[in-house]
Amino acid sequence: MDSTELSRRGFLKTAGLLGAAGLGGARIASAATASPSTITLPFENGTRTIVQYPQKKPLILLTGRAIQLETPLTMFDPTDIDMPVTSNDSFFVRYHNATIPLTIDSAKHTITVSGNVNTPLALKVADLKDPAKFQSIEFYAVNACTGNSRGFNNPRVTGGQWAHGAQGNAKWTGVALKDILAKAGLKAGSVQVTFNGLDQGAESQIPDFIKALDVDVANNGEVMVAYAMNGADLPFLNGFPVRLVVPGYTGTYWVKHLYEITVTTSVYDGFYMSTAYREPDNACTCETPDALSPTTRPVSHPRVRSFLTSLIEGAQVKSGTAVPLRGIAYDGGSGIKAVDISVDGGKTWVGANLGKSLGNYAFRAWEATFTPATPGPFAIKVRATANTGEVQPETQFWQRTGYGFNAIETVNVTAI
Ligand SMILES: Nc1nc2c(c(=O)[nH]1)N[C@H]1C(S)=C(S)[C@@H](COP(=O)(O)O)O[C@H]1N2
Ligand SMILES: [Mo]
Repeated sequence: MDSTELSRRGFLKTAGLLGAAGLGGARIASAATASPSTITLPFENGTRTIVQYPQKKPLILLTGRAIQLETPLTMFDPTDIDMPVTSNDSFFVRYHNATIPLTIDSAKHTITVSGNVNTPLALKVADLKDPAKFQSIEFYAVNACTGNSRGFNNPRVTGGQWAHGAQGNAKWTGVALKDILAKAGLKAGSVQVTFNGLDQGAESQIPDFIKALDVDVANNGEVMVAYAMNGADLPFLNGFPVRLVVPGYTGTYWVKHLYEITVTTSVYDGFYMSTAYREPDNACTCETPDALSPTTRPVSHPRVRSFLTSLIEGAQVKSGTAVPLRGIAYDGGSGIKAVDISVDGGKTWVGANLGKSLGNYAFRAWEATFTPATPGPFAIKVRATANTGEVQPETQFWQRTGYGFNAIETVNVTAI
């Protein structure tokens, strides 16, 4: 009932290759090349198996230990231009550590708030859902992995070789972290708030996944302890029963299976803040392999991006026929101002129609029509501009971590 279980048997059964029978959905099948149970992402060593985990559709397996599943780009295709929402069963999954809980009883799950506070708290999920105790908040926001699209970097970098599917947009429901912190009462001298989830390193020397936010971010009224995603319980692999939602910040801060909130009096220096998830501390957040930035800072906002989701690389279209183009765009929280399309490799651009806004943190869908006049190759490009004025670059900046990838995408199609 309240308890969600990912049984070991269930994992063994589902973590392997699925037969063709498990592969519903023409979209995956059409994107697959080598066999129905693999997909080849458009970069070197990009062949991946398709697997199905509990509560998920067949998704792209990046690694099984820790579990990392990628959403095929075509699953973002906004069939409703006003509702570019990623379903719970297609939402990507990213863990750092292999040891994740397999059973969580949400009735027993406790979230503690301690450290530099007046009143330490021990909250149940039911407390968070109780309107007499907390007001609920709800908004759409993109959870995008900091390393999304890492596989496209040139020079290549180490780390998970994601294509563009380590991102998703959902409606999140929960309680403002600010309200929880107010109940605990921050003492003077509070500097950061740290967040720990139930997963652990497989061995004691492997660091636990713990993240920190500055107190002013934690208290911005938008950071949420979420218990629902698209109106349902969080899928187990997306952080059941509660996770942190940090709109406008990359996925690394969105701690899953959250159970420990600690207020600190100094900057937290755990591995995932002081060593991992850092970017060059300069204006372009860039560096080169020969001249690495001497200073780094914690990553923060996703950069402006857009994707064509209605046609895949190498697709064939009919000349003389109107081909619908659709896709999505988002940025770090200012919202999307414009999406432009080029079908001649970037020489000329036309504006796309934007769907309804689901808020500045959400995916914004776009649509356009393309009528190839003649048979032959066409390079379709999509370029988003954020309300800040930030535009996707033509050439990608580089970081040793492969973070921040947001260059304009090109999809090559052939009109026949
Ligand atoms: N407990 C826990 N939370 C976590 C992580 C993790 O390894 N453990 N990974 C983070 C990272 S890097 C990302 S990108 C997001 C991914 O969220 P998702 O798995 O729900 O898609 O979860 C974040 N929260
Ligand atoms: Mo991530």
